[in-house]
Amino acid sequence: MILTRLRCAKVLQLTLAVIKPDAVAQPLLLEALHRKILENNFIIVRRKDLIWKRSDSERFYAEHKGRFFYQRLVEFMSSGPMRAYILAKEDAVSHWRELMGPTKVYRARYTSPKTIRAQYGLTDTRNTTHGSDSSESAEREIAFFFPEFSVQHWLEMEEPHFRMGH
Ligand code: IDP
Repeated sequence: MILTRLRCAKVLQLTLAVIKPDAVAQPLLLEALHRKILENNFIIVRRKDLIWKRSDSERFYAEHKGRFFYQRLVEFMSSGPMRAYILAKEDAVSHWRELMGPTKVYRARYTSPKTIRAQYGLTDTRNTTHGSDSSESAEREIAFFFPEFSVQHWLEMEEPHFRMGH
């Protein structure tokens, strides 16, 4: 029985989740988002409160340079404290993105009204949360926010331990 369960268990995946400055500025919302992470059975592997310099923001969002919202985005993301999490779960990347909802708040309200961005997002830029969009970007983004953390080491040494406890 135990063997069957172990054989069926999927490898846990890591993702980067960030609560953006608009949400961290609201203590009750920050608390609610933290609870949402726990209620959805994510394992909180690491957590960090931080404030970006403008140059951090520019580096992280370099792929959007030149787009009409880039300056606004860069300014917003370095405007105040953020909270970053490394989360683990089966299919963590897609589960967190499902909980967040679409990037644009008005679309989120229309198509998926129960998502975080639909419920709490203020504008398309101030949209409450960030989540990696693939396993590869999760690894890159985790290294950006948590340079002291090794994804490979966690997957090799820690993941089997958490998975068996599931
Ligand atoms: P994602 O955050 O859902 O992965 P991206 O397309 O990577 O979406 O955009 C990064 C961030 O840039 C968004 O979360 C949002 O803050 C901002 N952004 C994206 N598109 C727009 C837009 O059309 N208007 C204003 N801000 C935007």
